Amino acid sequence: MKYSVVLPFFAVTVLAVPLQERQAECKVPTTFPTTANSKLPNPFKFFDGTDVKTKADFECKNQEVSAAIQNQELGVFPTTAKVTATYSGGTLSITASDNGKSTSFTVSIRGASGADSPAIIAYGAASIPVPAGVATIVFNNDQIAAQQGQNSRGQGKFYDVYGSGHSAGALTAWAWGVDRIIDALEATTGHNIDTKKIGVTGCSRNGKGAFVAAALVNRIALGIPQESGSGGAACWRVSDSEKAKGKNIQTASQIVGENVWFSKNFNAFSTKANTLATDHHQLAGMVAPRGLIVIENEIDWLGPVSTTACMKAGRLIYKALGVPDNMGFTGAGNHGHCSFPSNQQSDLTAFINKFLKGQDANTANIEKGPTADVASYIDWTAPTLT
Ligand code: MCU
Repeated sequence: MKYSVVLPFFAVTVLAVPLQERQAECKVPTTFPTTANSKLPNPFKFFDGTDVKTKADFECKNQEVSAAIQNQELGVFPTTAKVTATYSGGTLSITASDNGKSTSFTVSIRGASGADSPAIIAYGAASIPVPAGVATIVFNNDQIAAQQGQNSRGQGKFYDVYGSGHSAGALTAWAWGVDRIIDALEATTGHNIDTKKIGVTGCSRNGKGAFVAAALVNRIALGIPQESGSGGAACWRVSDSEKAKGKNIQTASQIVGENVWFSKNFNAFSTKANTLATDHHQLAGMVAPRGLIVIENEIDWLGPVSTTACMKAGRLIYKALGVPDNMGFTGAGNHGHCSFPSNQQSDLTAFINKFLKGQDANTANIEKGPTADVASYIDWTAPTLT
């Protein structure tokens, strides 16, 4: 008699376990595989070899992907900062503290459309047309972490809090800044921004930053990385294979010497990117199921075949989750770097309308880029996650 009462109650409780508690149950490893694999790693297998079968499994998979990519590429993304903020006349003033240290910075907010306005956080300045009705929040990311070549490692407001020897590269430090902007928006009133309708954009090096912010900051509703190329929408492994075919393409071995976008940890992988536990199709997977429109360009250095194959693989993750239309990529044709061509406008507009304005827009099957045979870079198939 006793069990006939207790068991049904238990069954209901298990089904209703909320997302945060389910994620708390994930076993996130602290060491990561470095087995050589020239194919893009299987996003549907845990590192211990077990299959990712359900959407809840995938949430756990994303936690281990995040841990691996922080460990091997990006450096640690701190999540314990506290923020105080004030808002006045288009300026949001932010003080972030952690470990007994603090730093302050401001961002400007323009173009809010009345209460509950969507907004796009723009690294440096927006290189995409931000439509009417969507505010622009200009984020001076260089203040948070410098990107002035090798000698600038560890400089900027992020490192004033966490120390110049912190493992985070600039991309991670900037994502931390984005996270603090959202904290500050939530702590203040008068700016008219709805923090559930926030996009993030940047172009080129700042496009890598926007992609990483969309991946690490799960309060971002729409990622809009523009011409991020290598280190963003490109997969390290595909870029290496393109380089071997003679293309003038940026690879891991070049990028670690050019600037401080990545953690020092990444140096160990620069000439053996095929031993990374993850690749950047999974950076897209970290954004899933949230909105992601990847804007590219057919400039050799950005690796158009690599970004196309990589983002096709990324869309397989969205498809497995049952939300293929929540991600698209556009970038056919060569044009001036970071200029925005009219042939990308309708794709961008559809994503902004759907994910920031809450409208019913058609974002289905947006896959525009050069010919790239994704099948030759993967040895797995995407399941339908239940
Ligand atoms: C595409 O982003 C970078 C690229 O990774 C660098 O190699 C190059 O020097 O600069 C590009 C950029 O940020 O252009 C503005």
